[in-house]
Amino acid sequence: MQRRALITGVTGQDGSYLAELLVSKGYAVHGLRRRSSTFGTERIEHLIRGNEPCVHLHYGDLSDASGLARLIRQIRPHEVYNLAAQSHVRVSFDQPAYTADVTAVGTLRLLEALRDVQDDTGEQIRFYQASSSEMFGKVVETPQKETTPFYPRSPYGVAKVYAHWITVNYRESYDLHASCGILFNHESPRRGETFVTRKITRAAARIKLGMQDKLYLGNLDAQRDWGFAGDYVEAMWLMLQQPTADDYVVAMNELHTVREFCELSFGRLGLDYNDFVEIDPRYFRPAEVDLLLGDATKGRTKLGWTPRVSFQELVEMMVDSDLELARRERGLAGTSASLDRMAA
Ligand code: NAP
Ligand code: F7E
Repeated sequence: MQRRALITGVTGQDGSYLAELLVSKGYAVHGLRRRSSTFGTERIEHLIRGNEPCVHLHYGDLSDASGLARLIRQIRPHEVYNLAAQSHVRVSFDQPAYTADVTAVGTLRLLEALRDVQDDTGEQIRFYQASSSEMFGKVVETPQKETTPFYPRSPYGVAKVYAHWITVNYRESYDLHASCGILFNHESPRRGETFVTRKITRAAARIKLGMQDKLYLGNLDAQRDWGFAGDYVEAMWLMLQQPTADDYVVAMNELHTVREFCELSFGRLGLDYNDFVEIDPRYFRPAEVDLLLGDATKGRTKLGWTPRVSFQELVEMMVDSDLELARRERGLAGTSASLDRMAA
């Protein structure tokens, strides 16, 4: 029988890679999308268009409990991946209550819907929760692993701690097959443009083509353990294929600074980041997470998970993709400028 999966956050970076992975494995893939005044489906266009779309989209929102419950009853998924969240750490300081409602309580709403359907039908629904290294925050040990205590430093981190523990609680209370992946930062050419990696690669490419002069950043000394999103979604799937549910750290176990990311990105284009990067205090956070370094030994051993893309390859992939994007944008600008001239 064809397995059915529901992905919340399917329009996001991870959602798009996970949808591709599940389609390639023969799943019937359903995705939750928010209503918006624009399409917002750029990352999954190739999966939703045509006579026989690979991914079926449904309107819904993690703030809407009855809508989620109805959807779970309608789809009767075998696997649910909860990737939806207000996922931006800096923004969570500006929208703490909204972040708590969606990122924390939204997870509870989804778990409640699963629990009800599982109780009624007797069919097990496997659940994945997108936990985050941001929960380790002001780290109490390095590297961080599954047993490291949490010390979140942002409303986002606090919301993810709630979502993590409520998932563990439902696993222990209601016999749900619910697993949490504690994922360290993972990036790609599909990364949102306001996260630091993509902000850097996008700006470097535009500067190279003369479309932008400067790049304004915050804390260049922050250290992160960056991997490739395409590799990390494989770990999500592997977690739900295990006989018992559990929690896993997913990371590269490599530390790099934001400054180093700048150096490599601009260097790829033959530029020196010192000539273009300026510090803008607006990008500093009220409380910072200085260092995150993950130990993924458990996931590598128990799941057999192995990342394929190195840090250097990730930077190059993102810079090259953004250079292509900038060239297309410049071409389009050129076309509209010449059309304007013709019309004048
Ligand atoms: P992302 O690109 O920001 O995607 C977030 C997704 O959530 C989008 O599809 C967004 O929809 C959706 N969403 C936001 N609010 C929603 C709501 N109220 N109801 C329903 N959907 C909503 O994030 P990502 O990088 O793919 O990350 C996926 C998940 O992993 C998130 O939960 C994130 O917190 C977590 N995580 C990410 C990382 C990382 O480094 N990327 C690390 C650890 C954990 P729109 O497209 O409509 O905005
Ligand atoms: O910041 C510093 C910033 O916003 C990384 C999310 O996916 O990963 C992500 O959260 C570092 C921070 O990611 C700018 O202060 C400097 O120290 O790319 P980021 P994040 O906060 O680590 C975790 C694991 C998640 O779960 C989240 O969902 O870079 N930084 N200058 C900057 N950051 C941004 N965004 N913009 C700057 O101009």
